[in-house]
Amino acid sequence: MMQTNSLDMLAIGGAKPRFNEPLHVGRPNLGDSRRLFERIEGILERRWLTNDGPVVREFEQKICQITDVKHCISMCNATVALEIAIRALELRGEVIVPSYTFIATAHALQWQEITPVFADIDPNSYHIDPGCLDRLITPRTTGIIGVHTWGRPCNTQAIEAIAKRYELKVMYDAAHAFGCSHENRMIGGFGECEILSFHATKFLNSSEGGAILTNNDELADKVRLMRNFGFAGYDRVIYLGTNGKMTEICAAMGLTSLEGMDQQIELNRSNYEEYQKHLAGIPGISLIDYNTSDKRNYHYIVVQVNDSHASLSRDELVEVLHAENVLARKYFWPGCHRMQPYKALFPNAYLLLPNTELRSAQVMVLPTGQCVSKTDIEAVCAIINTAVGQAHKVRRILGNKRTGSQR
Ligand code: T4K
Repeated sequence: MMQTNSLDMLAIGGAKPRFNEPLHVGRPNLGDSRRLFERIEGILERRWLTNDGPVVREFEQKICQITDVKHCISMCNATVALEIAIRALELRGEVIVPSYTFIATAHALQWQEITPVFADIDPNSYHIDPGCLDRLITPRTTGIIGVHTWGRPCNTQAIEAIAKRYELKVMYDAAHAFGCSHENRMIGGFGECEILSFHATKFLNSSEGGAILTNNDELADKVRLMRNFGFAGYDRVIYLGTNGKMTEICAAMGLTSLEGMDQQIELNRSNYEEYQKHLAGIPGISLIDYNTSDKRNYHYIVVQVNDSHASLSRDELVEVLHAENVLARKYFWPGCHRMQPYKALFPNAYLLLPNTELRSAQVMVLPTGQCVSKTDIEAVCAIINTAVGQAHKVRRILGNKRTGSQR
């Protein structure tokens, strides 16, 4: 491993930051720009910019082929896709979701005055713990939203068995999971429907974008209508709807990204393996693993910091990394239940969410993708190695910084 073993070589010890420019988590991965410009020229020539244009249709078709799902209804983003799917499924009252997710999963419910009931996660999988579902179900419960966090599929079988018993609808937030499979079936076809995100920071990006995937014809028709204000033809509105449409330019970006999908997975996988190699053996630092018998997109480098073995907390390590211009992120901290409006609505929710509390304080996500080289990865790992190797001194420096005293 690259040597950064003296504390004086760390920025918190007074050295120049290791990176001159910020190394972000979530830098967009881009496809071939010439292909994108060609597509954009075609869009301009046709003067068809949005509302179910030919590029959107081609994008939807390709997503259907890859996921082996009957319908892909593209959307302007995954948050609106979640909102539309929730409404189309007629969820109301209370819906169970993990608190360990991006805030959009909960907001999509609360936005429609449906109460998100936060379920705890299994501390090993980071997914909704099916064992806690029974006690969260009340006469007002209408559904469960599982989240395939980090592209690793949640326990669909157990969730769906419980849902069946209580006659609840199940849908999945698959924002992280495009290109991933579960027991040899592509993510996209589980539950009543699944939601993808094509946000700039996602594995496959259309700059902004999302989609509802479903094998249910009736649901597909309904969400198509809802995406376009409920219009069923000129001057004929037959449903409540909103504007959830993906633009042609976003679809062009998505199609261009799709052409580079296999190479992107390969790059992500090799970056992941590079991190695995350099983080191995650092006390208290573990990288989440990806099951190699199923397809994974390896888009997230998720590190769990065990304070009692590393002698540094996740927050302290993030502070060390930020000083070096490595902008590690604390996804998903502090958990939806500790953000507004849920914090005010359910101030005691944390009592039922011990694993969410634990893991959200331990996890950090590191940079990967096209903008991160193998040398960068080695350097990031060397910083972590040095910090953990000199944990007590690091802790003292950070403590002094906080209180304003000298080393
Ligand atoms: N469900 C789940 C489980 C999700 O994770 C998400 C989104 C959703 C639903 C909703 O999907 P969308 O409605 O967004 O389609 C980000 C993303 O905004 C969000 O899409 C994502 N999850 C979440 C995990 O992360 P922020 O606030 O951290 O993003 P932002 O914009 O600060 O970007 C992160 C970093 O990426 C920046 O510091 C720099 C870099 N970046 C970002 C953008 C947008 C770039 O280099 N270029 C860019 O264009 O939430």
